[in-house]
Amino acid sequence: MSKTPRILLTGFTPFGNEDINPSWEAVRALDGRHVGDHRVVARLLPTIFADAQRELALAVQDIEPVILLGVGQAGGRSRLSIERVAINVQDARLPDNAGAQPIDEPVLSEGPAAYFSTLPIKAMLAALQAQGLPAEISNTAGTYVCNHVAYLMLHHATRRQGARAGFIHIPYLPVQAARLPQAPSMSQEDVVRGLGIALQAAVEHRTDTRLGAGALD
Ligand code: PCA
Repeated sequence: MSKTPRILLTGFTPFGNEDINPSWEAVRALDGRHVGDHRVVARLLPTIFADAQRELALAVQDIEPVILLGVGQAGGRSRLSIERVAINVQDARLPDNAGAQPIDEPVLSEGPAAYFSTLPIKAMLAALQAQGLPAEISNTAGTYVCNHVAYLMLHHATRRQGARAGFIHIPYLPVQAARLPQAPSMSQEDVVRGLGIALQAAVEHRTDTRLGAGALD
């Protein structure tokens, strides 16, 4: 009997001035959830370049996922933000949680300049919109720890037969935005529902839907 295919779903520890990270709050709520015939395994990654890389590699070895989806906080974004691309750069605007602040260093010195998401980003977008959730395609995951992990997830996926990977940035939770002027937020309930919908679309669509969602800036 073949074993249940697994989805590795990661969230991050808090960083900067925050004492929670909405990505982990949402991701942990989905641990053990079944999506089609797949099972979600949630893991917490530190917001530390080096440690996240090491812990991700261990998680991939341990879980042998067929889908890898990283989730991270993007304070200031107002929608579930499905990343199209991860680039081979670390350029940290603030030190990570271990004090490291790489500037213009590659994630992997021998790696390609970028990896495109191998999850069906447009099908995920369409599914989220159909369920009434604000979502968008993003053409940059930044140059901090989230981009780093997104790049490494895609790198792992290229080395595992049939594996696919991608990344979603999420807004602040209301409790975080309440302390900040003008910051958009999304409820935990909507984020959890949205991630479930996005994963369902990823399981159902091996090839992406053709849907315009480009940007002029
Ligand atoms: N967001 C950061 C790193 C951890 C997180 O949740 C980022 O966007 O890089």
